[in-house]
Amino acid sequence: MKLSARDRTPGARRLAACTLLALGGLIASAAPPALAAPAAPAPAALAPSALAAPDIPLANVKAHLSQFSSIAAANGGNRAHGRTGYKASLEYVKAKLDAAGFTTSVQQFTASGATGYNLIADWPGGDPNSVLMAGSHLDSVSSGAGINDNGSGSAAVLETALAVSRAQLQPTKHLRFAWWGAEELGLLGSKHYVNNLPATERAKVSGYLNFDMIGSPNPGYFVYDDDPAIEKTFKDYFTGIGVPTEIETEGDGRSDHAPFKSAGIPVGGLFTGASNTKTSAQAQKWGGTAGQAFDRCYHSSCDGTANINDTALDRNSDAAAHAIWTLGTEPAVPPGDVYENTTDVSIPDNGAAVTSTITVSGRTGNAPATLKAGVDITHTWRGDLVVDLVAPDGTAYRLKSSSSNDSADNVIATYTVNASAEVANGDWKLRVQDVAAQDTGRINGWKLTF
Ligand code: DTR
Ligand code: ZN
Ligand code: ZN
Ligand code: CA
Repeated sequence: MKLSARDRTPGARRLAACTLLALGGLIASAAPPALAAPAAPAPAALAPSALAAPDIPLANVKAHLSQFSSIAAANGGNRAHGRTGYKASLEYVKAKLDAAGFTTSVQQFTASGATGYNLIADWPGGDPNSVLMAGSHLDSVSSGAGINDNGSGSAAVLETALAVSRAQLQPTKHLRFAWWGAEELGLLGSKHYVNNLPATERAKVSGYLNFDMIGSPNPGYFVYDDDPAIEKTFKDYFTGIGVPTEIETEGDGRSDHAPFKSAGIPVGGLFTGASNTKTSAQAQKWGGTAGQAFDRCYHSSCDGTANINDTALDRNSDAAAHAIWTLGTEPAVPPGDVYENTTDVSIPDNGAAVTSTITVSGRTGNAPATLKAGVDITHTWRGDLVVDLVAPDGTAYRLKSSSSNDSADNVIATYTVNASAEVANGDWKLRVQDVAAQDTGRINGWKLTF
């Protein structure tokens, strides 16, 4: 029995519905889902196969700081964007990495009328579809050598990369290290990198770890709280050495993790403080001087090799290595993992499509040929609805088309999609559109099972 759109008074609808059921014309497009299936078990403790990081020798990190200091002294007193001291710093870091077996590349950009440079170093191996990045800005302000800001982060990331080489580490993920230019001008180097990374490449980045000011002379121990898994990795390290931490609260967007976060990439990092003042409670917890800035030489000419707290630099360098080893060698997320979004999204009647997003990260490789999309939509007369699964690169997979005589209510179904052409990591979207007047509803939630 076909009903025209205008016949769809509730009474007529009920009749039509009964008639269709009597004809055994049940139109559900997929077997009912096990939506009540328990969510994936909480992640176990660190998998035994995650390797333990080596100690990062403080002396090696400080030797890099001495080099940065000498470079500044030989180049007008700074290592700022557009100045010879910056390029000399980059050449120093690049030479170390080339000698250690990294594949390095220098990305150029223009900022404030001068050429800027990012240094990217890839450690050969690991899953190219799951890239763990760690970075720091290499530039200083023009008023000084920038040893804490940010020689400290640059030296720690360099020495951790060299430790990867010394260990001939074979991570599950592909490791990529970066030293950014022109951070002090507004995160311009990291913004240039992210903005010029193709979406397919961006989707492969499982996380970005940022290290900007990690040796402040009156240090605090701050952990970024952007991504829970990365935050936990860092906090576990500090708990293991009995050092309390606080959440970094000097404001989002203050360093090179910001462009990655804006692109939907999980981020984290460490920070020992800048011009903010250490409180008495913090001095109780960490030592140091209450009522004094974490770094009194922030953006000043006195940000030299004496402007470093060795304990803080050592702890944060080791924490960086712990995070890179842990996140870089953790086993690929086992199959059967469920990713879920249970936020209600109302569906406008006969209107624009709406979407609900699930961000998948930490997986290696592509999605499976039997990717399962469990859908839970409340909506009278479900024939109004068109439902698509949209992969991170924008490819749409039709799960359900509209139908003028599908008068049953609600779409509660699990669809199996061959998504083997799609990279697993990234933002997957359920897209729903109501294409006929009357009847409305909402997405209650949906899930992806790999
Ligand atoms: N923008 C950084 C210093 C800085 C200030 N607040 C934070 C928070 C987190 C990381 C870094 C910072 C600079 O001057 O390079
Ligand atoms: Zn700075
Ligand atoms: Zn900085
Ligand atoms: Ca409708």
